[in-house]
Amino acid sequence: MKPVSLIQFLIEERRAGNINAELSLLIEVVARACKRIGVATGKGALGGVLGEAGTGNIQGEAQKKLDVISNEILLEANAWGGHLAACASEEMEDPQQIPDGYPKGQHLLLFDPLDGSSNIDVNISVGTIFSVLRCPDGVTEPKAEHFLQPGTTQLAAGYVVYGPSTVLVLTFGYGTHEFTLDREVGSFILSRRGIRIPEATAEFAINMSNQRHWQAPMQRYVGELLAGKEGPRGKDFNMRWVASMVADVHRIVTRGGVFYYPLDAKIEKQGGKLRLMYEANPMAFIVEQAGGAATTGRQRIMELQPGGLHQRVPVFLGSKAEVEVATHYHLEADGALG
Ligand code: AFP
Repeated sequence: MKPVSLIQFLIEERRAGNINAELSLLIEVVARACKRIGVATGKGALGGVLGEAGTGNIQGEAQKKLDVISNEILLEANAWGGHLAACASEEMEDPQQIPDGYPKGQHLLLFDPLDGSSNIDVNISVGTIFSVLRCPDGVTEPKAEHFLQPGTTQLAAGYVVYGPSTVLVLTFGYGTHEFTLDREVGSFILSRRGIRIPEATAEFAINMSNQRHWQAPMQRYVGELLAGKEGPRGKDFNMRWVASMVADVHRIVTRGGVFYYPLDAKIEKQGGKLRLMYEANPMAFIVEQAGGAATTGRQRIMELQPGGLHQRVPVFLGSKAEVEVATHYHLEADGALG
């Protein structure tokens, strides 16, 4: 079969009425920026891009040089296309406006420019995550409050994983699709259409070093997975943890599995570890569109009403049947099942 490029796929989606010309352009621009980020990460020690930038982001976390470079690449690429009203980044406190005199569009773009950046220096996969919302009608200078829309209103979400190959996974709410970068030609080529995550799995991803801090239902659930064939689940489970959400989610999107970043005593005050707007919502959209599930352990992630641009939430996502078991244990412990 003839290879389908991202551009051809976007034309097909426009013809099907799934997206408009502006959203198509937005995705093209983001994909092009991600190719540049891929080139920058790929240079490694030779590009002088490794190590700390010597600055902190809004979350108070040390920024890597590549966090800063990736953020700038995405901001610069999206400033002039006329497809955006504003963008917001995990690395910046406030939304970035489109400079005066540049054409503006109808969309809001949110991104985590380089997720898993603590893995860069050791040459482990990292990635970019993004989410697209519609700018409310009549708003010309979008503020943080205009971005605070539930995940169910996302028009598009995607991630790019910079690994052994560079892969873009994308949804517009009509299935989840994967594109692999042909590095010789410089184009993203459709490699999987209509991805399906198997409902059941025997593989889970969690940072086990936090076990002693978890809440009781999480202790019970993971305890049962670890008990394997001899335990109540009656089967052995395997475990993986890359500590790059994009890489962990990509494994799930490829061969199934579940990913958990639950609430624990250390992070209880901040509400969780992962960011709702830049990580949880886009990944939830991608996973649900592939037949999986995504909850906070108590509620569907995409139905949360965001309270802040940098809000953090617990994340349970992946193979539906397994996410349901873990969520059920939490609701049961809360006495919320009636
Ligand atoms: P960084 O971008 O600061 O490396 O954070 C990545 C991340 O938010 C997410 O990608 C991982 O799933 C998670 O952190 C890993 O966190 P732990 O180090 O707590 O396991």
